[in-house]
Order: sequence, then structure tokens, then C-alpha cells
Amino acid sequence: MSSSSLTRRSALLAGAGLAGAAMLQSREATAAPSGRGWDRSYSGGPDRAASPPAEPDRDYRPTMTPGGATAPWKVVDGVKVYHLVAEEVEHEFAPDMKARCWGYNGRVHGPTIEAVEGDRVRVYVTNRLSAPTTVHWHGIFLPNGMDGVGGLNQRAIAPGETFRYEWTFRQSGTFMYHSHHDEMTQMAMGLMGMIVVHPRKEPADEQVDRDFVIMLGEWKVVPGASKPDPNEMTDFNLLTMNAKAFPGTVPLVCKTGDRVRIRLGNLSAMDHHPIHLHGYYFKVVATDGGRLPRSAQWPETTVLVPTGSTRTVEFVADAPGDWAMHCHMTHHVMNQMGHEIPNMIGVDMGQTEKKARHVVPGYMAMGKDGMGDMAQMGMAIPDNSIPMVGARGPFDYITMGGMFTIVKVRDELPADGSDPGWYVNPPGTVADTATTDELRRDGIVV
Ligand SMILES: [Cu+2]
Repeated sequence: MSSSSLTRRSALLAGAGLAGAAMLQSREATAAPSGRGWDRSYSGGPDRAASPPAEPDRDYRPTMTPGGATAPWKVVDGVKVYHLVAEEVEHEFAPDMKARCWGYNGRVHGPTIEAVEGDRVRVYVTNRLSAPTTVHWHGIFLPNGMDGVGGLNQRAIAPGETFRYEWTFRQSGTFMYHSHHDEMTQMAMGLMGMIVVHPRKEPADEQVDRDFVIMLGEWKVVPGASKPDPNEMTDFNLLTMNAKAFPGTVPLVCKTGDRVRIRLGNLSAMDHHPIHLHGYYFKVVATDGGRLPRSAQWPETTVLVPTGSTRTVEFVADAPGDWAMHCHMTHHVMNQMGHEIPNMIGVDMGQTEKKARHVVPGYMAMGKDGMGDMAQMGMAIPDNSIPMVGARGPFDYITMGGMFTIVKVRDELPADGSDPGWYVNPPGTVADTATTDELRRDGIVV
């Protein structure tokens, strides 16, 4: 091949590439009329001037972390100052189920850090653990030396020391923070929390009435043990929303017609969680990389939240009721003690189980008809553990545990914002025994 033909060919290819790029650009322009191209990241150098510190209820509508808390802050010379104290915490996952975990400010997980784009923030981290630690700010644009990876970006914070992290938020969205030193141990013990950054000026058509924050997590706490086991790789037995396992989770209370946002973050060690909402569809509107253009938001009833990610969904709560919201992996809506017992489906154990208990105290087999009946038997379980499933509901036993909560939508809410109790269904709208007349009318033979 001559050099001239080579040149011609390269020129042709280059031309095709240019045309392609132009087409892509024009398509992007159509898809994103706001002109969003590449929002600049940032890793230091002269910082963009911070905006005046934004105030809740004046500049933004605060979020709510059901079962958790929002970190307090104060303003010092135009900077929002936060203080996280990493320490051992006696944490209650659900009534009668506690463990000594690691958390921040007496909480597991740590409080949600909430701020507004343009806010300058200073976060002091005090280490009251027995081990060195760091904090990484997942998804946040900040100077490299503030990124918190132990050994890489800073030396670890020794027990007793207090470090200062500082940056200006240059983006909005849903992010997370967590230990980035001996992650396997420290994250399994609970050292994590959520970060919410509101836009400085939220467009009117993106504003919501309720803004919930939920961190998904998984733990191994051997029944009777007093601490989580960070060595577990596969068999997690406590699946949590904001570190609470059902029936310990706190419901999401909404008024009929509310525009609702749910920010889900996942820092589970080994699992992704498909979170399913009953009664509605929602739109996936954002990830930890930012908000999706309207044309890229898609309707779903289940959103997969990969570990190390956030997914934000929005919907209009226009259907009153008690709607379940849970991980759709069935082993993630159970609590402890469910996974190492023999499969007894269809086997009538008769007296066998009682006899086995003489030899192996506490011996327990799966019920002949599954786990559901076991939950309600009030069987003897080791101290400091919770049955596999359940809590009493308005009709019967709710045979779920773990990563399960309830979205309670009501026309009228208690003035004090408390739990409105169980939903009262309009007459004739609850599934119940079919009458003989109904069966005869519809030609159903049973
Ligand atoms: Cu799950």
C-alpha cells in the first residue's frame, strides 16, 4: 500500500469520526436542553469562592432519615462546622436485638450530613476507637488530600486524635461517607453514613414535599453474640435500612398527593439490593454521579442499588394505604437463624423435634409448611437475637424481617407527625373469604 493511499484512508476515517462526533454532540444537545456537558470535577488548587451558608427551611427543605438522624452543625466565619466522633456504640437493630458496633456520635450508622451546593464545610473527625481510622467522602469532589483513603491520601487518624477535613461543595446530590482504613472490619462494624447536598436553587418542578434518606446495610451477628462478625463473606443475617431490621425499621409517613423522594445508598459488604415499592411506580432520577436529565429518567417499581452506589427515586404518593417497601431478595427480608437449618418442607416432624431437643438443647427445624408458622410460635430463641421474621400486623402476622419497611400514605396525618397507625381500608376493598354466592355466581368449583 502506498503512503498516499494510507494518508487518504486516514483522512477518510478522520472525517467519519468528526461527523460522528458532531452527530453525538447534536444528539446530546437535544437530549439535555440545559446544556449539561461535562460538569467539571475538582481536586484542589485555588477553590471557588463559597456561597453564604444555606439555612434549612429558608434555602432548602431538610431531608428525613427514618430511624436515624441528621448531623448538627454550626457556622463559624462563614463555614459550616461538623464534628464526627468515631466510637463503639451499643446499637439496637430491633426491639430485643442489640450489638456493640462502631458508629459516629453515638449512632449506627452515623448521622446524615446535609448541606447545600456552595456551602464551605469543615468536618472534624475524632477517633475514640481502639484502632486507627479515616473517613472517605464517597462521590464528593474535593481536594485529593481530603479524600480519606488511609495511606494514600493521609495518614490514618490514631486513637485519641482529631483530624480536620475541609472543602466547598461544588455539586448537589446523594452521597455517602465511610471509613477507608481496614474497610472490611470497620465498615462491617458500622462506620458509615449518608451525605445529602441540595442544589443552591432547586428548580420548582424538581422540588418535593418529603425527602427520605435510607442507607442499606448487611451484618453478620451470630445469635447470642454481642458484636458483628466482620469476617463473614456470604451469610449475612441482619439486613438493614438505616441500621434497623424490621420490625425495628421506621415507616415513611406521607400525605396523599405528596411528591416524595427516596435517596437510597448501599454500603453492604457483598450485596446489591433490588428495592421494591408496592402500590406505585417511581422514576429513577439520580445516582451518586448526579441528577439524570428528564429524558433519561425511567419508570420502575424496583430499583437495584449496587453496593458503593446511591440511587434516588421520586413518585407522587397519590394512593393512600400501607405500602410495603423492601429488598426483593427473599433472604434479605429475614432476620437471624434462617439459613442453616434443615429443609423440612412437606415433612411432618411429629415428636422428632421435641426429642432432638433433649439431645441438642434449642434444636429447631424448619416448619413443615415453611418458616411463616415458626415466626408466630413464640419459640425459645437465644438471648439477644430476633426470630427470622415478623411482627404482628393489622390482620395477621407479617412474615418478613430485615430490609423491610412501610410507606404509610394518609389523607390526614397526626398533627405531631407521629406514626398514623394501620391503614383503615374502605369497606369491600380487603381480600377475604369468598362467599358461596360469589363462587356460585362465577362458576368456581372448590
Ligand atoms: Cu437485598
